[in-house]
Amino acid sequence: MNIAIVGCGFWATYQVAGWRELPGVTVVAVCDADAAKARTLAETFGVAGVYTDARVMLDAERIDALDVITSPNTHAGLVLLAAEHGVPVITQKPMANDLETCRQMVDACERADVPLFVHENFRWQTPIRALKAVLDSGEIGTPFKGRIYFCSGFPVFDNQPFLAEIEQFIISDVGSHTFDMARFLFGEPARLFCRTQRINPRIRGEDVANTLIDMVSGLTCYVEMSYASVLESDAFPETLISVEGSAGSVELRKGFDLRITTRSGTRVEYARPPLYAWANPDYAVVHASIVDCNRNILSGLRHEGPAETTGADNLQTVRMVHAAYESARTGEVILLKG
Ligand code: 89V
Repeated sequence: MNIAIVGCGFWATYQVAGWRELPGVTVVAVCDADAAKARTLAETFGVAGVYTDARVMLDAERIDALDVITSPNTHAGLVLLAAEHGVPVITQKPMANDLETCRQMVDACERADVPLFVHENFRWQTPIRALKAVLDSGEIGTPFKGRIYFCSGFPVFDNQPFLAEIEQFIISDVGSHTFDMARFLFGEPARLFCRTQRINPRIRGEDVANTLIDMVSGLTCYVEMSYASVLESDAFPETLISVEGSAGSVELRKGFDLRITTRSGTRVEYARPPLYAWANPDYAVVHASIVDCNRNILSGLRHEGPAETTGADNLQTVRMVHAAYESARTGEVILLKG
């Protein structure tokens, strides 16, 4: 499986390292408009093909998939380019900045019969999979209430400066993950209500968002996100989750302990992610999930099984992101069912 990368910034290093964990995968070419960045990434990983133009790369290389790791406003053009070349394509989240563009990307790939995947990795984190297994086991009965918490004071803008410039920040960047986890854990949403704030005066977008979601199942889910939180115990980049069900509860705490409580008591499972030598320690749980997300996409590419985070599936998450912005803007509850 030959993969080409477009976009050689901060995240690409981990994405390439993640691909290299999977047998039978070779990153054969990298591309960035900034030639020095492309050369550096290629030298780090011994990649032969180095390009500054994605079209030239797609014309020249025989590849099985294009992995798009650029900023969100460039995803659509590159996905359409891959579709034009008949090359399966993976894009980072968010698929694009607006819902209509995301729909066009999914439609264009469907028309061209080209598989489109979104590299949505949070649902692939070891602790999130472990929590889902507890829910699926029925041990806590029927879940009726969930809380998904991603609040931190971590200076994300140091590594990813473009995040300070975007008009829609935390719901688009982090909500893509938290809303996707809500869908993964609790099924599809029926309606939501969201409030946002901007606390950090040096950024353009909102850095706090609180969203209450009614799921189709009847479960109510509260999703809290913040990059303005000054906390005694900052869990970045861990997502803390609690779920209450008719027969018990499950809580994912900082440090990856999963506490499962029923009327007979509490037991603790440790859901620690694998530690990869190449992972940045500040992002270890997220970087480990790159491997699992890529493995699942690979099974889709090889027709071995369905991939979870297809473009069509991720459209449902994107709908939630934009419903949350609409709710924050209008003060209204936004219906999502149907
Ligand atoms: O995956 C991401 O979107 C990163 C984060 C720091 C949240 O992991 O920005």
